Amino acid sequence: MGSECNETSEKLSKIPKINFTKLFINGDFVEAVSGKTFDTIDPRTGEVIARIAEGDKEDIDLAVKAARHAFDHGKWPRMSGFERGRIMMKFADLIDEHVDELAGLDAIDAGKLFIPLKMGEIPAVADLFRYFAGAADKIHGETLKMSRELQGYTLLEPIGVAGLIIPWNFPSTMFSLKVAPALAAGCTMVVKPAEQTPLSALYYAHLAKLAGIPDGVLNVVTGFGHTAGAAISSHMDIDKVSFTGSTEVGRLIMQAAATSNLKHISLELGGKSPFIIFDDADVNTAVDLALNAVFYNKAKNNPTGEICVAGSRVFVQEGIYDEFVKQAVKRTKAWIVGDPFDSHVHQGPQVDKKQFERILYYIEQGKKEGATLLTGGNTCGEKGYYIEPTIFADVKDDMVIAKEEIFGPVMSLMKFKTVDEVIERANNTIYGLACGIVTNDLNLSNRVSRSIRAGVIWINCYFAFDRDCPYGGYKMSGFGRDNGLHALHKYLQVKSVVTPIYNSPW
Ligand code: TXE
Repeated sequence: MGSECNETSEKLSKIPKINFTKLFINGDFVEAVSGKTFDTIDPRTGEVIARIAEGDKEDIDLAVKAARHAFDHGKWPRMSGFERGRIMMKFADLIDEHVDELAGLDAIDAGKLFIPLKMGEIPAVADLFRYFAGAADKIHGETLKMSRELQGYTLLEPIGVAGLIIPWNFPSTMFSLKVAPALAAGCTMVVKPAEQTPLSALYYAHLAKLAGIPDGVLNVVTGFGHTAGAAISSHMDIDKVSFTGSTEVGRLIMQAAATSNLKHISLELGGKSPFIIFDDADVNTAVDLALNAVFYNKAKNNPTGEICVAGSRVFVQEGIYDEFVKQAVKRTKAWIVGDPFDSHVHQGPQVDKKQFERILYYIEQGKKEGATLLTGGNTCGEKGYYIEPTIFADVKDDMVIAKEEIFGPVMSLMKFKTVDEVIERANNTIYGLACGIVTNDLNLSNRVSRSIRAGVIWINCYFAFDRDCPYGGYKMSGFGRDNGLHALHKYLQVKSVVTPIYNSPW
């Protein structure tokens, strides 16, 4: 049994009504072919929120058929980019109008904090659709003066039917990161949300229809990974899969693509990102940034350490190490863990029992391997999946908690002496998603930025996401980028068109 969860008095009454529980195929909400359903669970209590249609291979086939038809014969890829953008703008406006419902659905389904969802994440989703709406009519190729006798140009064409497999940690953001650029490019798609968090994706599908996105363009099939997800990655009529999730499943998707139709893939996978604090940093600021980097960030709504870019390996230079530890522990002890609908709460529950148990396993591993537990380490409350924010010190590079992604509120603290030492240790990982650097020395931050093998470097900040700034992995954190125009290009392919020129003067 764990310690008490913090209770505060101010509960928000924003628990939404669940209107959509069926698959969304070809513009209609339909039962699964098998008639089966699965339960989606409220992580605050472990109780069932709703029964959701359980899509499987047959349902994926139907969704792909609809998407294929919409791509091969429908309006969406053929209309002007400007017109696609106009419809996407309307979709974005509808998202803003339904912010309470969408925030409520993600809060109850994923255990994310309601207020940051309403004030931050969902409005950012609407803006991401606007960003890519603005890009839809600016998709240009190049002109090529090839030789005296030949000239050409390139066309950027939509890649076709996209399979978009998303995880549960940011159900709305992940949906938008994949769907918005795919729509702007003129693709049609089948989205499979995570089985833990199917509710908001179905709501977005409803809004997409209201916005005027034609039937068959956006299909949502809820269900499990090894059935519905696997049917997407091995489908012969899907042209591209974009996936965010575990490295293990990323590998399966790559294999399935290789043994089916060699579809294009992009993968955004696990991480074990270093967060490096140098002696010259202001300790107060460094503690703030480090705690946010792994546990929580109210503004950006990352309440539980469930984020791929979490700065979970915190390297602190020896001169400020002791002071850093003192302040970090003091502030972590003041954390409020509790109901995500409560506006005073800093950290909600983990998404489900599996993640909850996985994190507890890692905490036990840390203790067994001899790391020093400075604070946390327990569950809290009698029900639900709440875990105290936890800090381990004296973590060695070869300990399991320093190597494997925990995906929970667990910080591993490591002391270092020199710049070269920390660069080598920070790079000593199979992953390469992100890195945080805290220093006032400009040259030092530039030097370390160039030395770390990761897709994004945050200097004196963390989680500084922006729709214009690409992010994605190096090494086993995957390949391909979300956000920015790089993301649009994942859903486009290049066609070269060449013509001869007779009697050209030069
Ligand atoms: O991930 P999965 P899980 C990491 C994190 C976490 C661990 C396990 O470390 O603790 O992964 O989480 C679908 N074919 N990340 O088990 O299984 C699945 O249905 C096709 C990091 O939830 O990878 C869901 O929609 N699809 C991460 C999605 O993949 C399959 C976010 C993610 O689930 C499939 C989440 C299959 N065979 C977890 N098996 C990040 N990079 O942000 C599952 N899926």
